[in-house]
Amino acid sequence: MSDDVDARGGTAFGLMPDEPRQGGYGPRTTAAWSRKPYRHPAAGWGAAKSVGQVLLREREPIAGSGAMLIMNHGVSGYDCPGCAWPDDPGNLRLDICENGIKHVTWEMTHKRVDRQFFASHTVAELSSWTDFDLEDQGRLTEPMSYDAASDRYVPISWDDAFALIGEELQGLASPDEASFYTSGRLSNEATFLYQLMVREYGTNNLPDCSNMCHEASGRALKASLATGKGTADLRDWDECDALFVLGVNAASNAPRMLTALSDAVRRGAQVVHVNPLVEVGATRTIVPHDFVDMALFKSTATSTMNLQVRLGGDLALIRGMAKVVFEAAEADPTVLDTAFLRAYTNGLEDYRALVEATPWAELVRQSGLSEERIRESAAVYLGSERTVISWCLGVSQHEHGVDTVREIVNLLLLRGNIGRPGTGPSPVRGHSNVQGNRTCGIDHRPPAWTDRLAEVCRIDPPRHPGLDTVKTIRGMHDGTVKVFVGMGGNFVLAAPDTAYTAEALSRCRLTVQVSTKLNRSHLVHGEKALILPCLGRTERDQQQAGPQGVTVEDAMSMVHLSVGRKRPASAYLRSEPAIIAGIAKATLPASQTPWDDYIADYDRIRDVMAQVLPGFEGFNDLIRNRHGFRIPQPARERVFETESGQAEFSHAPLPDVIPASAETLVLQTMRSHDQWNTTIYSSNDRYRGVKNLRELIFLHEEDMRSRGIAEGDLVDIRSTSKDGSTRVVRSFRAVPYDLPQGCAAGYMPELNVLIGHADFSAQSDQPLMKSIQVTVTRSAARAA
Ligand SMILES: Nc1nc2c(c(=O)[nH]1)N[C@H]1C(S)=C(S)[C@@H](COP(=O)(O)OP(=O)(O)OC[C@H]3O[C@@H](n4cnc5c(=O)[nH]c(N)nc54)[C@H](O)[C@@H]3O)O[C@H]1N2
Ligand SMILES: Nc1nc2c(c(=O)[nH]1)N[C@H]1C(S)=C(S)[C@@H](COP(=O)(O)OP(=O)(O)OC[C@H]3O[C@@H](n4cnc5c(=O)[nH]c(N)nc54)[C@H](O)[C@@H]3O)O[C@H]1N2
Ligand SMILES: [Mo]
Repeated sequence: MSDDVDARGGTAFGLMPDEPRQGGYGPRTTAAWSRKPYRHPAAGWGAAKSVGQVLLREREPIAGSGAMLIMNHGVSGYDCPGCAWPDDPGNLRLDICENGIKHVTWEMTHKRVDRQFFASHTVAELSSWTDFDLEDQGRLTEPMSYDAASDRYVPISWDDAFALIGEELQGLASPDEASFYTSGRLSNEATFLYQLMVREYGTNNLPDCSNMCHEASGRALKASLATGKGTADLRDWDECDALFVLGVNAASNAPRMLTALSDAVRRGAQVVHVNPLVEVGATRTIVPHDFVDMALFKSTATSTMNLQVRLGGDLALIRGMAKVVFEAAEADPTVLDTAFLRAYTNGLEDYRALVEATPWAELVRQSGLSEERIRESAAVYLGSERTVISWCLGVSQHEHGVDTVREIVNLLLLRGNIGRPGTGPSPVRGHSNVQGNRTCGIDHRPPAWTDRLAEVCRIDPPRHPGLDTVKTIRGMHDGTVKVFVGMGGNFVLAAPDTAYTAEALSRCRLTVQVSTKLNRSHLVHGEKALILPCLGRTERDQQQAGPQGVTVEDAMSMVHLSVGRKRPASAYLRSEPAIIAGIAKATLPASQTPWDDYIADYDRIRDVMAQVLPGFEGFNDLIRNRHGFRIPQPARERVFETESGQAEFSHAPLPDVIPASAETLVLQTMRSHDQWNTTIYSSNDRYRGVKNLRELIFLHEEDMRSRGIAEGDLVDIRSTSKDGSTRVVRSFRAVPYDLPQGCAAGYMPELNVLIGHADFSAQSDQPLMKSIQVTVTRSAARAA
């Protein structure tokens, strides 16, 4: 390929201005940046102070804190939109955390983006603002339509907006020329209506954020256990003797998990963290809701062992542990759960042969851990009667994410660690309802219940697979996808290869974004473009039959009601179900689906869901239980509905995760403590000790020395894609960090520009967000 794609060339789309900026897509800052190791426990008073600052900024000190009291509370409160970590069952304690509070407050701000705002700024002008400034303008208040003549968004009525969408969708040569994205916070009811509308229209083009998140986990668990989800729940976390946590930054991204981790350590369980970085949640915490501990500055350990694996080295570690298990079984066959293995699994002997044939030297090289360390972690596994293994993006966003999750299942199977108390695989999901989205039909493959959908809803859903996220970007780029609808999210910044994705979106005939706040995806738009503002989860959803509640499913398959009570940010907002129904009626004039009845009373949507979705029988009654209900899951009962009827061992080759050239480093992109995906609250990353800096790359000291790079030097980061093309970002700060040599880390979404559109996993189709091959050199034009 020819020249580098210069990522800062993204200015054409308003992505990143040319001058070096410390704050990246976050707030502009010229304050001195700093990095000091963080030496305090996670959560506690630091978190409390940070919460206070956010409440003040949003001018919400009273309403905000009042709203916290009903968050995650039984049938009368709303579900925290922060993450998918489950609520504490059977316990009424206030289960809230710093980042959940920040997230909710962000939605409840008093600031507004109204028609005057849009009248005073052209899109070109807004494009030069930072992403922080865009979102910081507050809540969207009415539907807006792009006017090319004035380069401004102008007000449009809901009816006209729906008519425009209907006209464009009806005008396409095929329904497959439109794609309908979902970000993982859409409620189950809205999800069901959305997929119904899209499939009635005639396509399975239903990409979602899960295509960038836990797609690998879903595919692996399906292949091994015939379930797309984890089987462990919070009670199992409470009852296990050993807990392995791979590739999760708990203190920032699932803070309520800290409670489970510290409870486990307190009662004597072993808690092993596997992560190239020793994150603060893997050391000590002050339990988020434990205000007494907070007052006494009393912290609890959250780990008993930390393994600093190299990027992508988890499979080698797990296989090494399995090797030790097989070795131990030679001396003592009861080490393996032979009865379970015989009755419930398939492929054990081939797995044993594969593991025994893998030399220690390779396992050590690929994992970056010594044989001794691997044996120590295997000893923890062997010493435990009940084991839970959990993971997040550190495992899933790699080329061999599917193989690694399946290897985790292999290890669990060896000792019967599934389908009994205190055991099981336990992926930590991201968005608060991303798991429910899949359950209720967001999938670019036709769901298993397609026939039921056809019969109950009397539609003729398409049977051919549609486009996922990566293929949607390609389709828009090559012109085969002409209409993009985003049901939440911030597609252009969340997706890989920012400049390419931006180009793709701007080639569309129509882009529609259903959102709560202004973001980059409104500014990188198609020929025609609509912004449709919706109610947030905290807000009252008043329909004909009265105030409505919706349901969500957490990471542990618990479904419960969420009822917003706050006055909506504007009288013109509509609920997501109502917006979907509006689009449907305008697009499908002959539709027999009773869209208006569904919106009048969401119980009617749930009545239909109860007929279509397995496990949802009696849905309306089930959700009126105080803690909702758990979706039945055969694998949890040791019923494995695979083709063989048994849990399947996988037999993956050991992946080579070490770049061919010593010059090449492997870069992972992750979240700072003070951001929610593409929403950036500040340019600080408290637990990693960073202030006023996001345009950075964490490097091993030796990797810095050998490249002549000193702390704080400006560096250029150049990536090489699978297709040979290269991309570069310039003037990022080099910061030394304790991580394995050859590995580097930085922040999403600033570094998404480096992930080529060809760089997705052949196993999961997920973009390779945790293994970008880069070279790092000192910037030619070096600033002070
Ligand atoms: N406050 C807050 N909460 C969130 C989010 C947020 O942005 N902010 N996002 C939500 C979403 S959508 C998701 S999916 C989750 C994401 O939750 P996380 O998975 O915690 O997200 P990341 O910030 O990407 O962090 C990845 C972690 O994996 C480690 N890691 C990277 N590569 C490897 C590897 O090869 N092996 C191992 N073992 N570890 C590795 C990194 O060092 C880091 O600790 O959080 C959800 N919750
Ligand atoms: N490099 C790199 N890239 C990544 C990742 C990574 O680790 N590294 N992680 C990936 C992952 S795991 C994920 S999940 C994706 C996230 O991708 P997305 O889900 O697309 O992005 P978010 O930043 O979560 O979306 C934020 C926007 O959602 C809108 N919003 C907020 N609340 C609501 C609501 O209630 N309704 C509606 N309709 N809109 C709302 C607001 O307008 C806000 O601007 O990013 C992916 N991208
Ligand atoms: Mo995610």
